[in-house]
Amino acid sequence: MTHDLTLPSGSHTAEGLAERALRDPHRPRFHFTSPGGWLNDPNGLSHWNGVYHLFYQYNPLSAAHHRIHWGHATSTDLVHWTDEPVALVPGTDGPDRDGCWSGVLVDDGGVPTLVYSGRHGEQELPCVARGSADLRYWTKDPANPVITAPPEDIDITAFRDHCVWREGSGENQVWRQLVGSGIRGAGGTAFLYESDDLRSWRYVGPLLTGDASQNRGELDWTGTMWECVDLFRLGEGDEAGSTDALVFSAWDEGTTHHPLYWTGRYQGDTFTTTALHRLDYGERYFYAPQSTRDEHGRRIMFGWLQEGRTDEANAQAGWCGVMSLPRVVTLATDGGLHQAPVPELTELRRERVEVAPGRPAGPYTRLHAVRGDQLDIETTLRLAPGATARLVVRETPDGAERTVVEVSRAHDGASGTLRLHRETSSLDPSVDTEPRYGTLPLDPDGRVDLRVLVDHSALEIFANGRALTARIYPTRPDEAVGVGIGADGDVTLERFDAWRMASAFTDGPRPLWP
Ligand code: DQQ
Repeated sequence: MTHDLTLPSGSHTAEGLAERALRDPHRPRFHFTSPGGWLNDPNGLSHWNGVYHLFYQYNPLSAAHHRIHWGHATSTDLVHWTDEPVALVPGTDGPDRDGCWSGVLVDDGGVPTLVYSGRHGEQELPCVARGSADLRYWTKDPANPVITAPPEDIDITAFRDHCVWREGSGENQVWRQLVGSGIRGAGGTAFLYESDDLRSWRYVGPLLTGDASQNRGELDWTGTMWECVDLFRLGEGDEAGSTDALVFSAWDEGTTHHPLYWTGRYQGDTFTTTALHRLDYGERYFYAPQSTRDEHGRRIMFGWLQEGRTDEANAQAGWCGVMSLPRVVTLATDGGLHQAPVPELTELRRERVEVAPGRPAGPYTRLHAVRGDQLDIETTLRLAPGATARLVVRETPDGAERTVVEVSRAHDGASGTLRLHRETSSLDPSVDTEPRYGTLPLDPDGRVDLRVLVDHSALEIFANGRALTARIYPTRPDEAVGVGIGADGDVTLERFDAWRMASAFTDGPRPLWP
């Protein structure tokens, strides 16, 4: 299949966005996408009276990041989503005239309340909106912006995005808020504020500041600004048995780099770090994540899968931006975060294909029984020192286009690598085909639990709890449905199951303004 690059005049207008989006073979079918137009960060994530609410950065007018609204969708199972009325629209004037940027939802004594960044000109400032009981209709606070300027006397790189929580007990309860920022000449930071009513905020100070002079250009560079800071505790108790995580997305001069997190301890007005980690090896393909603790006590996280094709291709497609599958985040045994898709997603599994356990036959075997562009593949492998296993997806019959997921174990046996080769994922020279990789934690037995979810252009990989998310755009999408496995060295296939995944959305266009 090739894209029709000639479009009738007017096709870049809002007209027909949802219809065009539907025809795009690269559009995922079981990941959440906007009805059409542009989608970026997850916002206001919450589980409210049994209903999951996913708000998101949305431009219903074009597939471009401009005058951002808050889209809204609900779900009772984290699998099927219902579009709800657009929650926030930029004002005709006022602090959010140029966009309602990222933020969160909190429960203010039973009143659903959004805290978001209003954009006016080049400046973003904190704003508040209160919701109806069903979270469908939102009224902006006349006092917006509720913080009228960034902290005085600090030369900042930017100031936006919010993490808000209630802290303390009885009379001493207080709202606390982090606003993502950066201190010029120092590094990214999260400014801490305090409030009694979500309206009037007292500046406390920087909770933690990174050092932008360290590791510039590396995959764990902390950037000059921290976008979408998210602070949460995993595990129970104050000290032993629990860890705090401070998640942020490293940004610099308009470039979205990658999501990172510090583990450590939040106490008083500071965050004492233990270690810095990469959150997703796909870098900007899992950006601006936000999480919430659901009513079952699980930490659920979503991130934004950016596009890897050109702005022009996005405009022609009529849509862009994918929401990740919801992930359950838990504490890994090595002190980092373990990520896995929510178990609810198995509801979409259809025909199962099982491959007999054993040793993968040589460098490559095409699995003719497994085919598709909507797949969930779950496998357990055992790697001897020096061995590499490969899982190939979205392969054309001639092998000209193929995407390779690779797990390998170092010769000394101690460490491993998870790698995604996208170099041959598409013959289209205009799409991003850079490889991605990161460390794979391995026990001495060399066991790798690998899960690969393929949803047209969206790919989510989980290997021993580490995530790697990316996008791929084969030029012959209808033919790029092949799957295969291969190995170099001593690899045992202990289990291999694959399922076709049903679509989570119906076939018709979804209204841009539900
Ligand atoms: N996206 C939002 C910002 C945030 C960035 C604007 C992260 O609030 O910093 O759409 O992708």
